[in-house]
Amino acid sequence: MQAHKLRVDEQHPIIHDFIAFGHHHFDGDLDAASAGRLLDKIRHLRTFGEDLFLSEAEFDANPQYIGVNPQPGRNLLEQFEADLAFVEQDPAIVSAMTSLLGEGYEILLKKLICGVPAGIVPAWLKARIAGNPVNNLGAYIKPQFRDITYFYGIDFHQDLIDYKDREADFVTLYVYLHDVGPHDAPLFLLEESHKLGGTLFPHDLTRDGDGWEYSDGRGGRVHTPQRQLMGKAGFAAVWHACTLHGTQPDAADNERLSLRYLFARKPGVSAGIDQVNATLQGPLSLSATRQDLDASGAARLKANCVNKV
Ligand SMILES: O=C(O)CCC(=O)C(=O)O
Repeated sequence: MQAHKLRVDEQHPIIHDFIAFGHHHFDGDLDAASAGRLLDKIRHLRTFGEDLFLSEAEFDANPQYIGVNPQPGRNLLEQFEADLAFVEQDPAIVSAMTSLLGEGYEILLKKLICGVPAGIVPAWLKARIAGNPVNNLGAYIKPQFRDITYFYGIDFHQDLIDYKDREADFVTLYVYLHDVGPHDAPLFLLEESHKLGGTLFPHDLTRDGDGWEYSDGRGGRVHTPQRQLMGKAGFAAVWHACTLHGTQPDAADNERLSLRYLFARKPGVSAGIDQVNATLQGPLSLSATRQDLDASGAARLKANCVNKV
């Protein structure tokens, strides 16, 4: 029997949205009650206060910038496998991921992200990190709490940034565990920015009307409308590994808690992502993804676009 090839109009809308915009939102969100139950369990385990942080003297005694994110054996979500079914087995997620990444797609990574509220970041730390492009606070968090990734804002970046030499064969799914409004460090996403393929961080962006003029340093240029991802508990959005996104520091009193998944195509499988990637004007992988860090992993430059919005 001849294999049936899907016509464009028969395809899952995620393929169209990825080609046109570089991201896709799930109408109707995921189950808010399940998101709320997971959130309660997390809040029962962890208070998000100043005691998360090392003192300045403790930090200076042995600054460690590498290996401070969740990893196998130190990942808060490992104890919540059953509670994550509302994401991983949600029919809309499964069908979208299967279209995009093919049968047998894999979870490359899953972790909890905390947008740390300004009120709990120690003054000494705020002074040190002001103006840095990437404020992943893991280096300053006590080792026993590094089972979550803590952000105090991050400039526009591609998720390819963490995967030198890997093809953009994976996508990011973000799920808000509670309502996220303008003061809860919502994600900012630059629509159509994926079209230029992989580019070096920090990125060349100039504010332009409702978005940014984005240049790839190779002569390519695109206007990227800026979207703020706000929504209710269970809000879910997925984006391409070359789509620029970032956050401002959390100005609210409360932390923002979100799930971050990376889903990847199984090696050798061809799927919708190949169709998407065939439309990109730039490389699908990079041998160097960033130039903002020194050899120890510390920030070596001050620059930030998303905070200027
Ligand atoms: O949640 C945040 O504040 C930023 C997270 C982000 O952009 C990422 O994990 O790639």
